[in-house]
Amino acid sequence: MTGEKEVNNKIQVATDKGYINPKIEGLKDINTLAIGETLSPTSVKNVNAGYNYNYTNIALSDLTWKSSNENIFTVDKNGTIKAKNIGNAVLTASIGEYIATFNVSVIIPLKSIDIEKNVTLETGNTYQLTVKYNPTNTTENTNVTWSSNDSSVAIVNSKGLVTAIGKGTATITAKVGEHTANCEVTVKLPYLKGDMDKNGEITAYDAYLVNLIYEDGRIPTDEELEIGDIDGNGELTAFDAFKINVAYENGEMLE
Ligand SMILES: [Ca+2]
Ligand SMILES: [Ca+2]
Repeated sequence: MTGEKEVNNKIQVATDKGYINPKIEGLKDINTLAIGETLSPTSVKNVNAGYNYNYTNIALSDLTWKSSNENIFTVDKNGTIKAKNIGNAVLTASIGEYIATFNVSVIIPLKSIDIEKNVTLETGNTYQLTVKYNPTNTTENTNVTWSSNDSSVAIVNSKGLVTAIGKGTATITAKVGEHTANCEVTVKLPYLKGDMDKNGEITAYDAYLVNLIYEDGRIPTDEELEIGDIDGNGELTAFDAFKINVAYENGEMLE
């Protein structure tokens, strides 16, 4: 940060009973504003214990307010600052030889972030998530921290690359500053020819399901046909069930 000075928000004022240290309220050591935003100090209060008289009643307009760079921010006679351009500058409030200083940082704040809402993957597959920043030209830190709420389903690396681990649903969270965005990742088992009930293995039950469709004369759905039509003749028949059963008995994976 440029233009930084030692911060001291107390002003010292000499009175006939010694020095008092009124404090300017409503401003921080570092005041962060968006372009166009204004900020006003609220009051000047004496913070010395045991002092309580007229000199403590200093108005904001009794102070002399200055901006170290009016391209960054301006200040009026009551200490109200207005952010003009991105950058850092110093606000001073003085009375006599005593000066209080405050740092002012003008930024483009990050309002929100967004990532893909839903992603469906098969186990072993990866997907690169992308953060969108609102606004895109924010001057705030855009570093992302990624996390998964269920690493048995999906994991995510420090660059937002998701890897599907096991069947289920996991929430992947991107965090930038105070902003977060979530993606629901649904992980399915990989497509397996002949696995009619999609439980990840070929069993006699898959053959039974093919036979059931065949014997009912029901038109199989496109998905059923794709999975169960082992001989590729465009229909589910007892022969497909037979081949599934053979695969099951031999411990084969049908591709
Ligand atoms: Ca099965
Ligand atoms: Ca067939």
